[in-house]
Amino acid sequence: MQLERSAAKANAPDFLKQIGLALGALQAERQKKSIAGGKVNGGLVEIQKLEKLAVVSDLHGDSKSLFRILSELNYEQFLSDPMNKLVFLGDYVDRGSDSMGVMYAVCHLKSTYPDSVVLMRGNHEAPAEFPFSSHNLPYEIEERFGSCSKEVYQRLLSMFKLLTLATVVRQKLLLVHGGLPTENATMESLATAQENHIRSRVLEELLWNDPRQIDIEPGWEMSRRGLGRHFGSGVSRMWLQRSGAKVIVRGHEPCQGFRLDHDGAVMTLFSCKEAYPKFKAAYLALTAGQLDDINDARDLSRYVRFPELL
Ligand SMILES: [Mn+2]
Repeated sequence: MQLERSAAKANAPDFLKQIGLALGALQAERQKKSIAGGKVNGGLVEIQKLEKLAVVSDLHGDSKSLFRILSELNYEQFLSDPMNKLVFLGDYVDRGSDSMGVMYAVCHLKSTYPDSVVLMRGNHEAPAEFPFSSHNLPYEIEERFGSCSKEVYQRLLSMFKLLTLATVVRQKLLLVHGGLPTENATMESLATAQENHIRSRVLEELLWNDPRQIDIEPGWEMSRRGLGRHFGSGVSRMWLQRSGAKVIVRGHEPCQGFRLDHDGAVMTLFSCKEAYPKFKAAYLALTAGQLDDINDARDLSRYVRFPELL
């Protein structure tokens, strides 16, 4: 695949250019407040009209899984129709061996097909104020680019601020990286979570939360991750009602491709293998017609695909 070769041989100026183009596309859709078939409100994207949908979850520097999935999707044809949507759930970097290859590819996809690609933010793309571990991205950049590495990293950090925080697809799916905020918050607070991240917990919870069985009030408990919380099914139900969606789709936890929680309200999806050899990679691919028949995560699980990794 040409994209795979370009990602492998890109030098620091190529990278800076590619990140800049993606940043420009992200800025443009926020200013325009629209994407083909939908609306863009800060960090919140709402897609009403579409033809086909594909969702790719955590990649964690596993470019092999990414390129395999792109090839199975026949991505150039898929993305050339602005009504087809490819949504990434974030966590592009760290843990695996080729964070830069993954970043180069997703930036290229966003700048080449801005109306077809939604790049969401994971906790590994969090603001510098959040101390999270296993962040090997800066070292990988330094190894690859030496003296230019600081500039590349800073440019990436400024692009991360513009990544999408929550996506609603056709009153069916609510997509986030980690989970939903446990305290009373509005849809609008999801849109402005980056700007308010110092005084509000919303960004932290979107990026770090995990669904768990919690039956007692207030429906959440502390997370062992040190950031974010565990949220119970009451929180899921509240956000499904608030967004009008039927299923929450999120990544953030390795699993056997996918996992269901909260009685079919939540699907966890995971798309990489390299750093998690005991788990499976998967992605979602379905048409708008199939999406319209979905009422819970069990229905949605029919459209989980497992890439054939070599
Ligand atoms: Mn994560």
